[in-house]
Amino acid sequence: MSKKYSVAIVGATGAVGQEMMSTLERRKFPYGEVRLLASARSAGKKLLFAGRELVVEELKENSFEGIDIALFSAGGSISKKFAPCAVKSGAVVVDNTSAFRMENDVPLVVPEVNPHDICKHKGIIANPNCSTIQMVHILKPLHDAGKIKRVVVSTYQAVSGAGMKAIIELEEETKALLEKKEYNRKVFPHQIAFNMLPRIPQSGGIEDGKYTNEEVKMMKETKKIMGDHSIKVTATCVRVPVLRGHSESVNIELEREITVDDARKLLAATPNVVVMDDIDNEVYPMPNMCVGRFETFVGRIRKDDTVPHGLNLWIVSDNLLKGAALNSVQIAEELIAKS
Ligand code: 25A
Ligand code: L14
Repeated sequence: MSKKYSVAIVGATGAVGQEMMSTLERRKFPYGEVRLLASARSAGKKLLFAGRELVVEELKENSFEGIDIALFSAGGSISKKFAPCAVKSGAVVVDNTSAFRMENDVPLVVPEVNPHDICKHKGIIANPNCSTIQMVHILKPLHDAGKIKRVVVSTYQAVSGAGMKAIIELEEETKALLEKKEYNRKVFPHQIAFNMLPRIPQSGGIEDGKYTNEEVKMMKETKKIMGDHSIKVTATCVRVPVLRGHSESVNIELEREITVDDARKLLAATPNVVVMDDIDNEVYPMPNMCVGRFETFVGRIRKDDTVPHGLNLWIVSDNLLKGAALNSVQIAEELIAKS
Protein backbone atom coordinates (compact mmCIF):
# COMPACT_ATOMS: atom_id res chain seq x y z
CA MET A 1 0.00 0.00 0.00
CA SER A 2 1.29 3.49 -0.81
CA LYS A 3 2.20 5.80 2.04
CA LYS A 4 -0.39 8.16 3.52
CA TYR A 5 0.49 11.51 5.05
CA SER A 6 -1.06 13.14 8.12
CA VAL A 7 -2.00 16.72 7.24
CA ALA A 8 -2.86 19.64 9.55
CA ILE A 9 -4.62 22.74 8.22
CA VAL A 10 -4.04 25.83 10.36
CA GLY A 11 -6.78 28.41 9.70
CA ALA A 12 -9.13 25.72 8.37
CA THR A 13 -12.26 27.87 8.83
CA GLY A 14 -10.85 30.78 6.78
CA ALA A 15 -11.30 31.58 3.10
CA VAL A 16 -8.00 29.87 2.18
CA GLY A 17 -8.30 27.00 4.71
CA GLN A 18 -11.63 25.94 3.21
CA GLU A 19 -10.04 25.80 -0.24
CA MET A 20 -7.11 23.79 1.16
CA MET A 21 -9.60 21.14 2.32
CA SER A 22 -11.38 20.96 -1.04
CA THR A 23 -8.08 20.98 -2.97
CA LEU A 24 -6.73 17.98 -1.00
CA GLU A 25 -9.90 16.13 -2.00
CA ARG A 26 -10.02 17.29 -5.62
CA ARG A 27 -6.38 16.34 -6.24
CA LYS A 28 -6.69 13.00 -4.43
CA PHE A 29 -3.79 13.93 -2.17
CA PRO A 30 -2.55 10.83 -0.29
CA TYR A 31 -3.79 12.07 3.10
CA GLY A 32 -4.19 9.87 6.15
CA GLU A 33 -5.42 11.82 9.15
CA VAL A 34 -6.58 15.39 8.42
CA ARG A 35 -6.50 17.70 11.46
CA LEU A 36 -8.38 20.99 11.28
CA LEU A 37 -6.97 23.77 13.47
CA ALA A 38 -8.25 27.32 14.08
CA SER A 39 -8.73 29.81 16.92
CA ALA A 40 -10.70 29.04 20.09
CA ARG A 41 -13.69 30.78 18.44
CA SER A 42 -14.02 27.96 15.93
CA ALA A 43 -13.08 25.02 18.19
CA GLY A 44 -15.83 22.39 18.21
CA LYS A 45 -17.24 23.51 14.86
CA LYS A 46 -17.86 20.61 12.44
CA LEU A 47 -16.66 20.80 8.83
CA LEU A 48 -17.33 18.33 6.03
CA PHE A 49 -14.25 16.71 4.53
CA ALA A 50 -14.36 13.83 2.03
CA GLY A 51 -17.90 12.98 3.11
CA ARG A 52 -17.03 12.89 6.83
CA GLU A 53 -17.59 15.45 9.58
CA LEU A 54 -14.34 16.62 11.17
CA VAL A 55 -14.25 18.67 14.36
CA VAL A 56 -12.15 21.85 14.38
CA GLU A 57 -9.61 21.95 17.22
CA GLU A 58 -8.05 24.97 18.88
CA LEU A 59 -4.51 25.59 17.63
CA LYS A 60 -1.99 24.90 20.41
CA GLU A 61 1.75 24.31 20.62
CA ASN A 62 1.21 20.55 20.90
CA SER A 63 -1.29 20.37 18.00
CA PHE A 64 1.24 18.84 15.60
CA GLU A 65 2.04 15.47 17.18
CA GLY A 66 2.08 12.80 14.45
CA ILE A 67 1.60 15.36 11.66
CA ASP A 68 3.74 15.01 8.49
CA ILE A 69 2.67 18.14 6.63
CA ALA A 70 1.20 21.34 8.13
CA LEU A 71 -0.48 23.85 5.81
CA PHE A 72 -0.65 27.30 7.47
CA SER A 73 -3.04 30.12 6.49
CA ALA A 74 -4.09 32.00 9.62
CA GLY A 75 -2.03 35.17 9.23
CA GLY A 76 1.63 36.03 9.71
CA SER A 77 1.66 36.32 13.50
CA ILE A 78 0.13 32.84 13.94
CA SER A 79 2.73 31.37 11.58
CA LYS A 80 5.61 33.06 13.41
CA LYS A 81 4.40 31.64 16.70
CA PHE A 82 3.30 28.13 15.69
CA ALA A 83 5.32 27.09 12.59
CA PRO A 84 8.42 26.44 14.76
CA CYS A 85 6.28 24.17 17.01
CA ALA A 86 5.18 22.17 13.97
CA VAL A 87 8.78 21.82 12.74
CA LYS A 88 9.90 20.71 16.21
CA SER A 89 7.23 17.98 16.13
CA GLY A 90 8.74 16.69 12.88
CA ALA A 91 6.27 18.19 10.38
CA VAL A 92 7.19 20.07 7.23
CA VAL A 93 5.38 23.43 7.14
CA VAL A 94 3.99 24.97 3.94
CA ASP A 95 3.29 28.54 5.01
CA ASN A 96 0.84 30.73 3.12
CA THR A 97 1.66 33.98 4.98
CA SER A 98 4.45 36.50 4.48
CA ALA A 99 6.12 35.54 7.80
CA PHE A 100 9.16 33.68 6.40
CA ARG A 101 9.11 34.31 2.63
CA MET A 102 12.22 36.44 2.36
CA GLU A 103 14.34 34.41 4.83
CA ASN A 104 17.44 32.90 3.23
CA ASP A 105 16.92 29.30 4.31
CA VAL A 106 13.21 29.28 3.40
CA PRO A 107 12.44 28.27 -0.20
CA LEU A 108 9.74 30.38 -1.88
CA VAL A 109 8.13 28.10 -4.42
CA VAL A 110 5.80 28.02 -7.40
CA PRO A 111 6.03 24.39 -8.56
CA GLU A 112 5.86 25.27 -12.30
CA VAL A 113 8.71 27.79 -11.85
CA ASN A 114 11.27 26.66 -9.25
CA PRO A 115 10.41 23.16 -7.95
CA HIS A 116 14.15 22.43 -7.44
CA ASP A 117 14.26 24.97 -4.57
CA ILE A 118 12.00 22.74 -2.42
CA CYS A 119 14.81 20.36 -1.44
CA LYS A 120 16.73 23.20 0.26
CA HIS A 121 14.10 23.49 3.01
CA LYS A 122 14.91 23.26 6.71
CA GLY A 123 11.35 22.54 7.84
CA ILE A 124 9.52 25.52 6.34
CA ILE A 125 8.59 26.17 2.70
CA ALA A 126 6.88 29.46 1.89
CA ASN A 127 3.96 29.90 -0.48
CA PRO A 128 4.40 33.23 -2.31
CA ASN A 129 1.98 36.15 -2.41
CA CYS A 130 -1.08 35.42 -4.58
CA SER A 131 -0.47 38.22 -7.14
CA THR A 132 3.17 37.18 -7.49
CA ILE A 133 2.36 33.49 -8.08
CA GLN A 134 0.10 34.03 -11.09
CA MET A 135 2.50 36.59 -12.58
CA VAL A 136 5.67 34.45 -12.35
CA HIS A 137 3.76 31.40 -13.63
CA ILE A 138 3.31 33.32 -16.90
CA LEU A 139 6.63 35.21 -16.93
CA LYS A 140 8.94 32.20 -16.41
CA PRO A 141 8.68 30.70 -19.94
CA LEU A 142 9.06 34.19 -21.46
CA HIS A 143 12.09 34.88 -19.27
CA ASP A 144 13.69 31.57 -20.28
CA ALA A 145 13.16 32.40 -23.96
CA GLY A 146 14.00 36.11 -24.09
CA LYS A 147 15.31 37.25 -20.66
CA ILE A 148 13.03 39.82 -19.04
CA LYS A 149 14.77 43.08 -18.09
CA ARG A 150 11.88 45.02 -16.60
CA VAL A 151 8.27 44.40 -15.47
CA VAL A 152 5.56 47.02 -14.89
CA VAL A 153 2.50 45.45 -13.25
CA SER A 154 -0.86 46.84 -12.11
CA THR A 155 -3.15 44.48 -10.20
CA TYR A 156 -6.94 44.36 -9.86
CA GLN A 157 -7.33 42.26 -6.71
CA ALA A 158 -10.46 40.55 -5.39
CA VAL A 159 -11.59 41.16 -1.81
CA SER A 160 -11.25 37.48 -0.84
CA GLY A 161 -7.50 38.07 -0.53
CA ALA A 162 -8.36 39.82 2.73
CA GLY A 163 -10.26 36.77 4.01
CA MET A 164 -13.82 35.73 4.80
CA LYS A 165 -14.69 38.98 6.59
CA ALA A 166 -13.81 41.03 3.50
CA ILE A 167 -16.03 38.84 1.30
CA ILE A 168 -18.91 39.51 3.70
CA GLU A 169 -18.15 43.27 3.73
CA LEU A 170 -18.36 43.61 -0.07
CA GLU A 171 -21.65 41.66 -0.18
CA GLU A 172 -23.26 43.55 2.69
CA GLU A 173 -22.06 46.98 1.61
CA THR A 174 -23.31 46.41 -1.97
CA LYS A 175 -26.71 45.32 -0.67
CA ALA A 176 -26.91 48.27 1.74
CA LEU A 177 -26.05 50.77 -1.01
CA LEU A 178 -28.66 49.33 -3.39
CA GLU A 179 -31.28 49.44 -0.62
CA LYS A 180 -30.13 52.96 0.39
CA LYS A 181 -29.38 51.77 3.91
CA GLU A 182 -26.54 52.67 6.31
CA TYR A 183 -23.53 50.35 6.42
CA ASN A 184 -20.78 50.33 9.06
CA ARG A 185 -17.47 49.26 7.51
CA LYS A 186 -15.23 46.91 9.49
CA VAL A 187 -12.54 45.79 7.02
CA PHE A 188 -11.72 48.38 4.33
CA PRO A 189 -10.76 52.02 5.06
CA HIS A 190 -13.20 53.28 2.38
CA GLN A 191 -16.27 52.10 0.46
CA ILE A 192 -15.30 49.08 -1.69
CA ALA A 193 -18.70 48.45 -3.35
CA PHE A 194 -18.86 50.30 -6.73
CA ASN A 195 -15.39 51.71 -6.00
CA MET A 196 -11.71 50.68 -5.93
CA LEU A 197 -8.85 51.30 -3.52
CA PRO A 198 -5.28 51.85 -4.76
CA ARG A 199 -3.86 50.35 -1.58
CA ILE A 200 -3.78 46.70 -0.41
CA PRO A 201 -3.28 46.92 3.35
CA GLN A 202 -1.20 44.23 4.93
CA SER A 203 -0.10 44.44 8.56
CA GLY A 204 -0.72 48.17 8.21
CA GLY A 205 2.83 49.00 7.10
CA ILE A 206 4.17 50.89 4.11
CA GLU A 207 7.85 50.47 3.20
CA ASP A 208 10.24 51.88 0.62
CA GLY A 209 9.03 55.30 -0.49
CA LYS A 210 5.31 54.81 0.06
CA TYR A 211 4.90 51.58 -1.88
CA THR A 212 2.38 49.35 -0.09
CA ASN A 213 3.42 46.01 1.40
CA GLU A 214 1.68 44.13 -1.41
CA GLU A 215 3.63 46.11 -4.02
CA VAL A 216 6.94 45.52 -2.22
CA LYS A 217 6.14 41.79 -1.96
CA MET A 218 5.59 41.55 -5.73
CA MET A 219 8.84 43.39 -6.40
CA LYS A 220 10.99 41.29 -4.03
CA GLU A 221 9.37 37.85 -4.30
CA THR A 222 9.51 37.83 -8.13
CA LYS A 223 13.32 38.04 -8.05
CA LYS A 224 13.64 35.29 -5.43
CA ILE A 225 11.27 32.84 -7.18
CA MET A 226 12.73 33.45 -10.65
CA GLY A 227 16.23 33.15 -9.17
CA ASP A 228 17.30 36.33 -11.00
CA HIS A 229 17.92 39.51 -9.05
CA SER A 230 18.61 41.53 -12.21
CA ILE A 231 14.89 41.67 -13.19
CA LYS A 232 13.49 45.12 -12.38
CA VAL A 233 9.88 45.06 -11.13
CA THR A 234 7.59 47.96 -10.29
CA ALA A 235 4.01 47.40 -9.10
CA THR A 236 0.75 49.19 -8.33
CA CYS A 237 -1.75 47.05 -6.41
CA VAL A 238 -5.44 47.91 -6.44
CA ARG A 239 -8.42 46.37 -4.62
CA VAL A 240 -11.50 46.07 -6.83
CA PRO A 241 -15.09 45.07 -5.97
CA VAL A 242 -14.67 41.49 -7.24
CA LEU A 243 -15.26 38.60 -4.83
CA ARG A 244 -12.78 36.14 -6.24
CA GLY A 245 -10.06 36.15 -8.94
CA HIS A 246 -7.11 38.52 -9.23
CA SER A 247 -6.38 40.22 -12.59
CA GLU A 248 -3.14 41.87 -13.69
CA SER A 249 -2.02 44.14 -16.51
CA VAL A 250 1.64 43.25 -17.07
CA ASN A 251 4.11 45.08 -19.33
CA ILE A 252 7.49 43.45 -19.91
CA GLU A 253 10.67 44.51 -21.66
CA LEU A 254 12.83 41.63 -22.92
CA GLU A 255 16.48 41.44 -23.90
CA ARG A 256 15.62 39.44 -27.04
CA GLU A 257 12.58 39.68 -29.31
CA ILE A 258 9.67 37.27 -28.70
CA THR A 259 6.88 37.67 -31.24
CA VAL A 260 3.27 37.65 -30.09
CA ASP A 261 2.79 34.33 -31.89
CA ASP A 262 5.81 32.78 -30.19
CA ALA A 263 4.67 34.08 -26.79
CA ARG A 264 1.27 32.42 -27.35
CA LYS A 265 2.96 29.14 -28.33
CA LEU A 266 5.35 29.19 -25.36
CA LEU A 267 2.50 29.89 -22.94
CA ALA A 268 0.15 27.31 -24.47
CA ALA A 269 2.89 24.71 -23.87
CA THR A 270 3.34 25.72 -20.20
CA PRO A 271 1.76 23.33 -17.64
CA ASN A 272 -1.45 24.66 -16.03
CA VAL A 273 -1.61 27.77 -18.24
CA VAL A 274 -4.60 28.52 -20.49
CA VAL A 275 -4.19 31.03 -23.33
CA MET A 276 -7.48 32.87 -24.07
CA ASP A 277 -6.59 35.45 -26.66
CA ASP A 278 -9.11 36.33 -29.38
CA ILE A 279 -10.25 39.90 -28.82
CA ASP A 280 -12.32 39.98 -32.04
CA ASN A 281 -14.54 37.26 -30.60
CA GLU A 282 -14.52 38.73 -27.05
CA VAL A 283 -12.24 35.96 -25.78
CA TYR A 284 -10.02 37.04 -22.89
CA PRO A 285 -9.64 35.92 -19.27
CA MET A 286 -11.97 37.41 -16.63
CA PRO A 287 -12.12 36.79 -12.88
CA ASN A 288 -15.66 35.36 -12.87
CA MET A 289 -14.71 32.52 -15.23
CA CYS A 290 -11.60 31.48 -13.33
CA VAL A 291 -13.37 30.85 -9.99
CA GLY A 292 -12.76 27.28 -8.85
CA ARG A 293 -10.27 26.63 -11.64
CA PHE A 294 -6.71 25.45 -10.98
CA GLU A 295 -5.07 27.14 -14.01
CA THR A 296 -3.57 30.58 -14.66
CA PHE A 297 -5.20 32.34 -17.62
CA VAL A 298 -3.50 34.75 -20.03
CA GLY A 299 -4.75 36.86 -22.91
CA ARG A 300 -4.59 40.30 -24.60
CA ILE A 301 -1.00 39.49 -25.64
CA ARG A 302 0.24 42.49 -27.62
CA LYS A 303 3.52 43.95 -28.82
CA ASP A 304 4.58 47.14 -27.02
CA ASP A 305 6.37 49.26 -29.62
CA THR A 306 7.40 51.99 -27.18
CA VAL A 307 10.46 49.97 -26.02
CA PRO A 308 12.88 47.68 -27.97
CA HIS A 309 11.35 44.24 -27.12
CA GLY A 310 8.11 44.94 -25.27
CA LEU A 311 5.00 42.85 -24.65
CA ASN A 312 1.70 43.53 -22.86
CA LEU A 313 -0.24 40.73 -21.15
CA TRP A 314 -3.43 40.29 -19.12
CA ILE A 315 -3.21 37.57 -16.45
CA VAL A 316 -6.08 36.19 -14.34
CA SER A 317 -6.29 33.40 -11.76
CA ASP A 318 -8.31 32.30 -8.73
CA ASN A 319 -6.43 33.96 -5.85
CA LEU A 320 -7.70 31.41 -3.33
CA LEU A 321 -6.52 28.46 -5.49
CA LYS A 322 -3.35 29.03 -7.58
CA GLY A 323 -2.73 32.12 -5.43
CA ALA A 324 -2.97 30.20 -2.16
CA ALA A 325 -4.49 26.75 -1.41
CA LEU A 326 -3.67 24.97 -4.68
CA ASN A 327 -0.07 26.22 -4.81
CA SER A 328 0.43 25.04 -1.19
CA VAL A 329 -0.97 21.58 -1.96
CA GLN A 330 1.19 21.39 -5.12
CA ILE A 331 4.25 22.17 -2.96
CA ALA A 332 3.25 19.33 -0.61
CA GLU A 333 2.86 17.00 -3.61
CA GLU A 334 6.34 17.92 -4.90
CA LEU A 335 7.74 17.36 -1.44
CA ILE A 336 6.27 13.85 -1.36
CA ALA A 337 7.50 13.09 -4.88
CA LYS A 338 11.02 14.12 -3.88
CA SER A 339 11.07 12.20 -0.55
O1 25A B 1 -1.26 38.06 8.62
P1 25A B 1 -1.46 37.97 7.16
O2 25A B 1 -0.49 37.00 6.50
O3 25A B 1 -1.37 39.28 6.54
O4 25A B 1 -2.95 37.40 6.87
C1 25A B 1 -4.16 38.08 7.26
C2 25A B 1 -5.38 37.30 6.86
O5 25A B 1 -5.30 37.09 5.45
C3 25A B 1 -5.86 35.84 5.16
C4 25A B 1 -6.31 35.13 6.41
O6 25A B 1 -7.73 35.44 6.62
C5 25A B 1 -5.50 35.88 7.46
O7 25A B 1 -6.17 35.87 8.69
N1 25A B 1 -4.80 35.18 4.42
C6 25A B 1 -3.60 34.75 4.80
N2 25A B 1 -2.89 34.29 3.79
C7 25A B 1 -3.68 34.44 2.70
C8 25A B 1 -3.54 34.18 1.32
N3 25A B 1 -2.43 33.65 0.80
C9 25A B 1 -4.90 35.00 3.11
N4 25A B 1 -5.87 35.27 2.28
C10 25A B 1 -5.67 34.99 0.99
N5 25A B 1 -4.55 34.48 0.51
P2 25A B 1 -8.92 34.37 6.51
O8 25A B 1 -10.13 35.02 7.01
O9 25A B 1 -9.02 33.73 5.21
O10 25A B 1 -8.49 33.22 7.46
C11 25A B 1 -8.38 33.42 8.77
C12 25A B 1 -8.15 32.04 9.36
O11 25A B 1 -7.21 32.16 10.38
C13 25A B 1 -7.79 31.64 11.59
N6 25A B 1 -7.26 32.30 12.74
C14 25A B 1 -7.31 33.60 13.05
N7 25A B 1 -6.74 33.82 14.25
C15 25A B 1 -6.35 32.61 14.72
C16 25A B 1 -6.67 31.64 13.75
N8 25A B 1 -6.41 30.35 13.93
C17 25A B 1 -5.79 29.97 15.08
N9 25A B 1 -5.46 30.83 16.04
C18 25A B 1 -5.71 32.16 15.91
N10 25A B 1 -5.40 33.02 16.89
C19 25A B 1 -9.24 31.89 11.44
O12 25A B 1 -9.99 31.04 12.23
C20 25A B 1 -9.44 31.56 10.00
O13 25A B 1 -9.53 30.16 9.85
P3 25A B 1 -11.13 31.64 13.28
O14 25A B 1 -11.43 30.48 14.15
O15 25A B 1 -10.65 32.88 13.84
O16 25A B 1 -12.40 32.09 12.67
C21 25A B 1 -12.95 31.90 11.51
C22 25A B 1 -14.47 31.95 11.69
O17 25A B 1 -14.83 32.83 12.75
C23 25A B 1 -15.50 33.99 12.30
N11 25A B 1 -14.88 35.13 12.96
C24 25A B 1 -13.73 35.71 12.62
N12 25A B 1 -13.46 36.72 13.45
C25 25A B 1 -14.48 36.77 14.36
C26 25A B 1 -15.39 35.76 14.05
N13 25A B 1 -16.49 35.56 14.76
C27 25A B 1 -16.73 36.35 15.80
N14 25A B 1 -15.90 37.34 16.17
C28 25A B 1 -14.79 37.59 15.48
N15 25A B 1 -13.98 38.60 15.84
C29 25A B 1 -15.35 33.98 10.82
O18 25A B 1 -16.54 34.39 10.20
C30 25A B 1 -15.07 32.53 10.47
O19 25A B 1 -16.23 31.81 10.16
O1 L14 C 1 0.91 38.11 1.21
O2 L14 C 1 -5.17 41.18 0.84
O3 L14 C 1 -0.20 36.29 0.86
O4 L14 C 1 -5.46 40.53 -1.21
C1 L14 C 1 -2.49 37.60 0.27
C2 L14 C 1 -3.77 38.38 0.21
C3 L14 C 1 -1.30 39.67 0.96
C4 L14 C 1 -2.60 40.44 0.90
C5 L14 C 1 -0.17 37.50 1.09
C6 L14 C 1 -4.80 40.57 -0.16
C7 L14 C 1 -1.50 38.20 1.23
C8 L14 C 1 -3.50 39.82 -0.12
